[in-house]
Amino acid sequence: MEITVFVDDVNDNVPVFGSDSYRDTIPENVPVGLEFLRVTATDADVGSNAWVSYTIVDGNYNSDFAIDLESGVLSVAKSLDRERRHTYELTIRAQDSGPGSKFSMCALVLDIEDVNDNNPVFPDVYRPVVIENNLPEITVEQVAADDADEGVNGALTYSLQGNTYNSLFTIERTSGVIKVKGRLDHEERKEYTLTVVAEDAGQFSLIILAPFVVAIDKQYCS
Ligand SMILES: [Ca+2]
Ligand SMILES: [Ca+2]
Ligand SMILES: [Ca+2]
Ligand SMILES: [Ca+2]
Repeated sequence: MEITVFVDDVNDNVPVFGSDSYRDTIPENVPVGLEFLRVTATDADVGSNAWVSYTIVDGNYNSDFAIDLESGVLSVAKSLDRERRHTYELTIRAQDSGPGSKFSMCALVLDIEDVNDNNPVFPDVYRPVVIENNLPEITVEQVAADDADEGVNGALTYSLQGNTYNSLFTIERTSGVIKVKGRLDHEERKEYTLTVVAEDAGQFSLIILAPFVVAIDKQYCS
């Protein structure tokens, strides 16, 4: 006599991720909806005891990322901005659908790569005043702009654009120190208008132009 024994599967296996931890890098300007990585976990049981669903359970700041419940494919859910957040440490859970559902976790570190998407800005307005009959080569002002980007995308150099009054005014490229070469005379001219440029060193460099008015004051004899 032949006996056939059917062994019912018991949900005694947890889903196991291909790796305990994943790491990936995405540029900050990727489009919303971009699918960038798939995590998978296998479950040695059968049927619903092995049906695995995926969720992000921690680290999903601002809900910037989404995971497909069935496939484990991760996508960008919202616009990223490295200047807002440059790294995420997500915790992803794989959970089976059997009775006494079993799950496991893996970690995913996402680094957001900088793109040159910020112009330099001058936080201050400069209103320098020079007393006439100055010594030559005196410093009029030191200007400084800010740039929120990283590395070369935020590394600034300075220049003067347009009229420098026959190079009467100069600016040091890296320090932003503006000097006047010759002696100024209030009766001859009461102010000079310059255009100061700050430029970052990104591949597609961004600039800001700022008007810069130097007033010449009268020297009173004491
Ligand atoms: Ca299982
Ligand atoms: Ca940005
Ligand atoms: Ca940036
Ligand atoms: Ca920049």
